[in-house]
Amino acid sequence: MTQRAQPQLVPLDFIARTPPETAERATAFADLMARRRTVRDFSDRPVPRAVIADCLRTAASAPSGANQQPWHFVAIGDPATKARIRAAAEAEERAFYGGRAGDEWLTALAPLGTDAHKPFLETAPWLIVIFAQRHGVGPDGERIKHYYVPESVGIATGLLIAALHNAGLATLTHTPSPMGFLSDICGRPANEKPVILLVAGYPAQGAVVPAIHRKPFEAVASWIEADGR
Ligand code: IYR
Repeated sequence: MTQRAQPQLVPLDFIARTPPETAERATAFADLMARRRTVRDFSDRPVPRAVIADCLRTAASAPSGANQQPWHFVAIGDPATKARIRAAAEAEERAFYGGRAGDEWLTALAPLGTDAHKPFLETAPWLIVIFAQRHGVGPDGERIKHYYVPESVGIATGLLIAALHNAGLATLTHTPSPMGFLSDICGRPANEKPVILLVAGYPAQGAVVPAIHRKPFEAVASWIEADGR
């Protein structure tokens, strides 16, 4: 029989809030997050590394499949590395916008006004590359299966974006495709796949964003309640 670890249990550290406090916090957070917008026009105003580190602590607190925490974050503030990333990303984007994307995709992107030009990859103070660990590596180099990797990394990325926005920073979820070049530039091992390049910093003075709309709340949420409402 396989020897399995017994669960070790500790008391839950839970912050008990009153119902009014709960309601107020839920509203306040929804209102804060509703004002998050993806930004493509960044200022070069610096952001302390400690701020990024705290936001990464939030990301790393995410729940994950079998608590394997199958993520790694590389925060890049070095201008020379950012320049390399920009050059490699723009090369992929030129191929993408030059035809690889196909007509349907380019039509879907048209309202965003994006193109292959990615100056923000050098202007913004921080680029955060989010890596997904397709599998883990044990002490003797053995392969450890990871579970729910895309879901876990997606949750961690969501928390990271929320943390950065809550801190007062703007973000862009950028996904140059393919983005294997990020593994080389960041010096990450083959079991890790780069999934998102998150740009973080302050918006440029007078930054504008596309006039887009969120789906109406009724379209994104349904309710099944005992009183038949
Ligand atoms: N990676 C490209 C294209 C792009 C794709 C999607 I889906 C977007 O929501 C936005 C852009 C780029 O960054 O321009």
